[in-house]
Amino acid sequence: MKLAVVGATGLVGSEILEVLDEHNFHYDELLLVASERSVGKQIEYKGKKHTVIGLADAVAAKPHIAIFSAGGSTSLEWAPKFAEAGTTVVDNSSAWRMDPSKKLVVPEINAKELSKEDKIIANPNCSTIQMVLALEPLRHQYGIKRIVVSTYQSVTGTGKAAVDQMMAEREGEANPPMVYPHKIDMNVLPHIDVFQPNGYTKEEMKMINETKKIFSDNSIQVTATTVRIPTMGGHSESVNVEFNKDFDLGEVRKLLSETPGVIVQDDPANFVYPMPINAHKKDEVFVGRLRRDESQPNTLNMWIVADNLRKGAATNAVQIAAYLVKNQLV
Ligand code: 2RA
Repeated sequence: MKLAVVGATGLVGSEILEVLDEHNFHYDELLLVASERSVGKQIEYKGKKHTVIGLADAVAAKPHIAIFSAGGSTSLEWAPKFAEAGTTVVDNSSAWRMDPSKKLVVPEINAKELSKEDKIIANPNCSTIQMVLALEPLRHQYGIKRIVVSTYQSVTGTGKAAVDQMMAEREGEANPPMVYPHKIDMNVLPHIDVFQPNGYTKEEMKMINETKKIFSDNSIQVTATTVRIPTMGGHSESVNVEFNKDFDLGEVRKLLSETPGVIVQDDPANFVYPMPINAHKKDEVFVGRLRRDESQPNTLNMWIVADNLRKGAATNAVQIAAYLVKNQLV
């Protein structure tokens, strides 16, 4: 089993390496791959020094699986070359997500759809993954009519440079490097990714379109407002979901607490609810503030938090890779 991690030097890349280790992912050979800038760099991993190699060398090495976290344009150019060489690509970028010929996979929901023929598999957007995972058991039980989601997203979702901007502002540096169009520390930006002609941002449209694709249901109505906040550790989401039929709050709690990968933290009397500070470095999705929307029937309010670099990116990708190996699809 030859495994490549493409984009190994980035924030998500290093999280992938951590998750592979924590999950005891078996491989015989590990290739750490990055852009020309990082080729030749030494990375110490699990007590061994690895030399970073370039994309062309990685394709020539014909790994069984390549987990990509190198951005959309690298993925558009290189994922097909890996696929052509027989490698199965698990891609973290948005490049292939809405391509009708590619599967968009959250393993707990739809890994069963994967086959040996899937050579490029898309990992959904971080804010979508945590929401759909928490909604999945409720969708089965009650059917979903409409979702209204507002997000509170960590700067780690933008990458290392954004973390640097926030920390530099916090430390009072005179000219902090600007990744966002505005100050992020002590601020909130109702703006993630680029604005679209319809007034939504690309991040909002990802949540809308990816949810329908993962659930294979275009009839579900979704609307989203995505917001960047000066935090690290995870993305938080306020989700208002209208079901096709009425629900019992006790049953909702039970269903969620029985869902693999989901942890219910819902004890407001003792100030217990999900927070990014607690989700940091955890693979699970945390759900709380479960309550009826009293303004209309069949509608639930919930608060969903997960480490966007974990279940929102690295963990989900590693779980897809593990599923492929376990089911002999590579
Ligand atoms: C963000 N969703 O948080 C992005 C990362 N993929 O900006």
